[in-house]
Amino acid sequence: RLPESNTETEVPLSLGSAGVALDAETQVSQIQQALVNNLHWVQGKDEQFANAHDYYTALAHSVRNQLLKKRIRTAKTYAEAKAKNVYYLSAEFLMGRQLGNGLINLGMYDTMRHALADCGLDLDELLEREAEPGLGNGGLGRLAACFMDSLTTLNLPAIGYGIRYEFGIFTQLIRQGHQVEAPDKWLSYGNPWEIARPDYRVEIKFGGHTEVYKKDGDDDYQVRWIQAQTVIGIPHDVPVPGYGTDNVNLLRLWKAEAGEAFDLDAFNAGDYFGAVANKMISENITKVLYPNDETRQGKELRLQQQYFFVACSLQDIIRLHLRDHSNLGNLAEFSAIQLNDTHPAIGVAELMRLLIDEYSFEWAAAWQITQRTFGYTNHTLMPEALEKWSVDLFGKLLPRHLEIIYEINHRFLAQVKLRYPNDPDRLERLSLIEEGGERRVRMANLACVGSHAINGVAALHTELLKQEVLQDFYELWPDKFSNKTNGITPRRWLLQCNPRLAQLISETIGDSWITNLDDLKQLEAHLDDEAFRHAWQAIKQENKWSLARYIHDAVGIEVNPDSMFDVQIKRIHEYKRQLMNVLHVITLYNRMVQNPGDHVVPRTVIFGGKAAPGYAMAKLVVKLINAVADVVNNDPSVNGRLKVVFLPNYNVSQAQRLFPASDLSEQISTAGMEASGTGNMKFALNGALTIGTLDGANVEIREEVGADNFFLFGLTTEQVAACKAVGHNPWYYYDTNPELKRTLDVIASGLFSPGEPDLFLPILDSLLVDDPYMVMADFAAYVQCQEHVSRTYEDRDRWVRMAILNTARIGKFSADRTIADYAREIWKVKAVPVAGE
Ligand code: 6GP
Repeated sequence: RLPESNTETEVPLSLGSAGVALDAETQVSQIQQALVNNLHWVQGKDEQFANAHDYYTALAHSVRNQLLKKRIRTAKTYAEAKAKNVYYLSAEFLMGRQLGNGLINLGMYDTMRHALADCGLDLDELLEREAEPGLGNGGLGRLAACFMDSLTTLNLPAIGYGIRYEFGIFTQLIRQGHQVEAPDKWLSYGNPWEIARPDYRVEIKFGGHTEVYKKDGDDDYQVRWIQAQTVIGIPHDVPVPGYGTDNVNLLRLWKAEAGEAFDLDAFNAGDYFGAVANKMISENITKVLYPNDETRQGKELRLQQQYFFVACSLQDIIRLHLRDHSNLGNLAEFSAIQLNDTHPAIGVAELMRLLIDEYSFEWAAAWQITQRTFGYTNHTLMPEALEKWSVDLFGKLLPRHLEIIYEINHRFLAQVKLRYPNDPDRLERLSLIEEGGERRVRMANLACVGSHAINGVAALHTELLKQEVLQDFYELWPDKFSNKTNGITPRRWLLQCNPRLAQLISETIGDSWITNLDDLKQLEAHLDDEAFRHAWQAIKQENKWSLARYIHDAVGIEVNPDSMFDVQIKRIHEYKRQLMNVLHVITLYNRMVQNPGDHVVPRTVIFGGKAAPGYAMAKLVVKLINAVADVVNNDPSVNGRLKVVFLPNYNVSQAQRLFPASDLSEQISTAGMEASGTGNMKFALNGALTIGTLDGANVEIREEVGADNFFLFGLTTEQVAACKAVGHNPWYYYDTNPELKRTLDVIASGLFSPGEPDLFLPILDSLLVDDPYMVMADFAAYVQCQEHVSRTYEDRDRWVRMAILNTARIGKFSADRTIADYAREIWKVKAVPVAGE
């Protein structure tokens, strides 16, 4: 039922963009024409042999063509404007699937669905064919993706620079309740969204030594770096659309290739393996994403990855600058480089090296350019996440950079000494080099010294940075510090993932909320409209039915869509306290067993999240959740009133199904530990109520939605600190709280580990010996608060009103607001809109 193909692979569509809108029929026939052309001329198949994946790829190319058309105009516009650019350096970009997002942002979604249906194809099915690019671990990587969406939507010239990992975050399998990791072969069917740009290749050096030399005809000495190894970086460009704009920005991801792929001498000597060995060593650099969330990785390959992508990106930034300007003296006026945590912090030393060694700048001038160019965002308060590299390793891999870091440090500490003459401890704390034991380079200190702006990602987090983690830097340079509370893109996290709710909202208040999320406030005027509340609730119910079907297909568990969907989805980490959630589940279970006749509000408790493969305690929590699920879900006395689900392989695509179907959002980290959280915002945007502590952005979410519409419990940051200061005694809670005692005793009894009575001992030990995350201290308050949640849920009309208010008042947490703040206060960049066709 497709038309005949023609040789025009590019179809003159003007869908979703300004200009003359085509009538619906013409649009549909043009979409179909583009699809069949791509099927034939990109995939080389016709309808007889094409499979669903071929159709997906053909469709992806249709969308890509639209994006590239816009990209070409964007590149021209930016170059002509000589505008200041944002360069967002991030080791992770967790973009999620591109096709649906591309269609939404191009305004083509509904037309496409219709055009496909018209020739017997189901858009939803094709969307499911896309492999998710899992090039990130969690919060930090997903934030970078939301930022790219907002940067483009706001027409800000930007490039996101990162790594094209051949294997992204591992696929999580659950076997006998345990997490098992499998490689993520996301590229095995090709990637229609990227364009390799071998013409923009760059050379990167590693190892070797440095030497002093005299340039010809010059009296001054220069330093040069004689490398041991050269690696080539090939950029792969992914177009990043914005909503309702003709601008298209770029995500530029670097792939490592061998400088000299083939050693002819070795080959001729008969050493066939040796002939390609160098190729393998080089390509290893971008082979795999380190699966650690907020834990430092002291591995050499990780430092290689960091340096590789940063060095590639800086050369690219310089190439772009010199294309439009005569020299690098004004780099900072046209480039704002943001360091997404310390992973790219080596950029400070690399830019200094480029300016001094390659472009012959004096130190002072180079340093001024560097400081004015960089900004640094911190994303965690976890001490184990602060990156430090052994000086030995550093010097071996990057000898010239170590020299430069020593020089930066020398000059910096001299300055500090002037200001604090008799304070050696302060000097020691501020130094870029950690002494005592193995000497190590402190990347956070390098980032602070080399940047003009330092920011945290939520108000509380920024305060804690100033008071604790970065206190000495704050005292030195208070003006460098600011807060930029995180945000999320409403395009993916409402318009795309919850089309029913998005439509209801747009029918009620218009669709300006899509790019101006504060407009959701207008929903408050409809709170007393019963029909509106019913429609709202009916949509939540439909979404819950969809999720119930998905859960059944994924793990074979039948859940009751009328029960409360109580959801905790995020990386598994002790500070996030999935353990406290599962202890609550066990407590509910104990009650049902003890008092079978009691009235209960039915719940489905859903967990999702990956544990770092080397994080034994987190993996044991995964096992405990699954073990509890086994017992609870199969106990006839529970009678379906409580179900526990662990959904394997939590990722962006799965998140898009979960947020719209959730009633309760679990944001229960120990106060003072979660920098911000962004899942908390996605839940509230989709009308879920939060049970949470005063941590990260929860504090600001509660301020916005109102204390009455937020279930607060637990110790505050100050109380946690005070408690620890006097000596936290977990046994006290065990001895005085009979329900908590019973819950731990049931675990100890082996009920959840038949045949392996000691399996969960490490968890009990951790809780009772030092309880570093205050689970024992917060448990009673948590359980009590959950009772309040249940009672509230019984009054369904009240709950719906609270849900509507959460959505209505969440506008502050649009990534558009966050990015506008960065643009105005840190980057000083202006919008450069591409003129409509
Ligand atoms: C995360 C923080 O844990 C989370 O609270 C925050 O919302 C997110 O960053 C975005 O700012 N941190 C990381 O994922 C991380 O790897 C080094 O930090």
